[in-house]
Amino acid sequence: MSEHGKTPVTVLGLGAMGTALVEALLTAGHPVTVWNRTASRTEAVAAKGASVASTVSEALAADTNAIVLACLLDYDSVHEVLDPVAAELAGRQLINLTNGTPGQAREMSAWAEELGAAYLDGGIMAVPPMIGTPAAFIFYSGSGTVFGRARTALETFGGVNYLGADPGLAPLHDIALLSGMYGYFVGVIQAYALVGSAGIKAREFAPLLRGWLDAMGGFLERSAEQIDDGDYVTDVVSNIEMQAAAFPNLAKAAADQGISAELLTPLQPLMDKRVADGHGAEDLIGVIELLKK
Ligand code: FVH
Repeated sequence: MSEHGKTPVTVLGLGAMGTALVEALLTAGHPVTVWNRTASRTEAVAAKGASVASTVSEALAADTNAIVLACLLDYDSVHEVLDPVAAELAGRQLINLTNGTPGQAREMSAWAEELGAAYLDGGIMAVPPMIGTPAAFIFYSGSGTVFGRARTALETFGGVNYLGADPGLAPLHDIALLSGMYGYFVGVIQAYALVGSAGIKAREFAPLLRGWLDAMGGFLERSAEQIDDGDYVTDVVSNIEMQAAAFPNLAKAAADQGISAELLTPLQPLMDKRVADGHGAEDLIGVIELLKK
């Protein structure tokens, strides 16, 4: 941090998310240098006070005390950008907010460490317009030293949640939440498609869907207790044997309405196997046991 309590940051990548991050940093008065492969995308943040570098090397050299923050499409593009300047990363602090897997984060952390750079990974739980608002939060894991030094700057993006030294933990949490989100959207898409096939407007159905999903969300914590205890005995009246018998109706009704059920059908064989394995009286959540390879 500088004497004015501001942290210089060099941002590599000015896509939708990189631009939002830079705008948040600039609004809070942190000095920012930017580089982007397509130079024209730097113009908007340059007008707001960012210094623009025309090469990655120039961006790194602009302030050797600056934290280096990458927000690029994927880990391959991060390597494409950083590999040619690997020697210039010695002694630097690198934060990578690019979406990836825990394995990719650990590999990149080891790579950075070998170069003499400290590495912090991050998983952004926000879309660009949420950045800089209380609705955004970002998981971090990896170097606690980098997190500590960057914290004030990182807090301009939204809430921070540092998960520990293992760089894989941030993307693990990120991907777990995204898995929950995509599962949710699978159901939402299917529900709208089904009622839509009968001419019911999605807008009209939305309040019913919202109410139902909110009610079902109430089971989240109970499910967590069952998973942690490894005890799936049901304390409600919806055991998996009953559900496995009714579940084919979801696919059948969809087919009758001319709608594909391909988003849902992978669950059926797992439900059937739990029943066949003798867990018919237990909760659906016990299916989790079949996901462990
Ligand atoms: N946008 C979102 O809603 C999500 C929210 C959660 C986090 N994700 C992840 O954030 C990373 C960046 O996403 P983005 O929204 O900024 O993505 P784009 O607008 O598509 O910008 C991509 C930037 O990456 C640059 N780039 C791509 N390939 C290369 C390459 N081979 N070499 C150098 N740069 C590359 C691209 O440059 P350009 O096309 O402008 O020249 C953009 O700067 C991402 O991991 C999301 O999953 C966002």
